[in-house]
Amino acid sequence: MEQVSQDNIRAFRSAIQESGRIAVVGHTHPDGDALGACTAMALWLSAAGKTVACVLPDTPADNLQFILSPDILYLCNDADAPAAQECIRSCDLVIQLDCNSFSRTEGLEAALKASPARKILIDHHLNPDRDSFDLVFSTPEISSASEFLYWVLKAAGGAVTEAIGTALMTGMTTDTNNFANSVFPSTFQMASELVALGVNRDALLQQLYSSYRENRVRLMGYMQYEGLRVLPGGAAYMILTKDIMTRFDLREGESEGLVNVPLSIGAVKLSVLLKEDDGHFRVSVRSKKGTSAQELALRFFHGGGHENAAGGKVFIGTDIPDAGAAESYVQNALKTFLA
Ligand SMILES: [Mn+2]
Repeated sequence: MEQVSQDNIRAFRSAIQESGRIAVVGHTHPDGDALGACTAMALWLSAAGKTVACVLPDTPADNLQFILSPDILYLCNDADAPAAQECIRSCDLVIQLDCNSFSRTEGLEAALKASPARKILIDHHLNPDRDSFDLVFSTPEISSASEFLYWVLKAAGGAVTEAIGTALMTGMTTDTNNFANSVFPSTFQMASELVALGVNRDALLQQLYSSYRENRVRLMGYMQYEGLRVLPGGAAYMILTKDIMTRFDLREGESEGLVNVPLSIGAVKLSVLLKEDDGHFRVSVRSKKGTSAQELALRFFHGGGHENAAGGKVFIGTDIPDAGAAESYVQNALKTFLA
């Protein structure tokens, strides 16, 4: 794995050797990759005798809770801010995974900035904030933070156990949409090695893709039938309002994957999903090769991410006067972008 240099691995090993209390940090609304990578990192550090906690900005969604390890302490800033903040204040090493800057941790950003701890970043998003970290493993030429961590841990030595492998396989699988995008030769190699190690992919796929509630399937159908708008020029969008989420009793994480559906239309090259939240809409953008989801998110949604998978926000009160104006905002953004 060319992204893992001997110098970086030496620095990684000595930073861990010289640390006793380690905080493993993931991004806001942690997805499968963030949870898988954080869990794997914490299990590996725990096996190395370190005191470790995963510090997350938000409590993981119900449908991703299965990724969490009973052997690891998770401190979620939304549920227990004092404990989460204190952990970052008092640790001597921070390892941040699956996000390129402190700002992606929202409520933890100030504590991370103020913390005197040494800081390591392992990530696969564009434009990492290198100045904020002492050691950076970063490349967009990899499927996921979970895959990157796999190669780092292999190079660093120490066992990749079945539990660690399962967490990493989960993160890679969700970030690639089960091998549908951002897949590299190294990704198949990792998967092959982990299956040989004993990781049970059948059980994993069952958990990820065949364990939804009925409400979620009905919501997906409703949004495709009633909510989908397709614009000339190849852009599609959907707006998931609080009203719709209430009507379908939708829980956090249950609209995962919805933004990908319009890309199954041949004429659609860009898909946007707006999801209403308090004071803003959360925006997900997906695109086919040749169209940049990242650029759209940067220019119109205060966001970023990957070339074909990005995200951002539309703020109510500044970008738009009220929630009802979201539709004309996204229409304008798409028309301008594709013009
Ligand atoms: Mn990721």
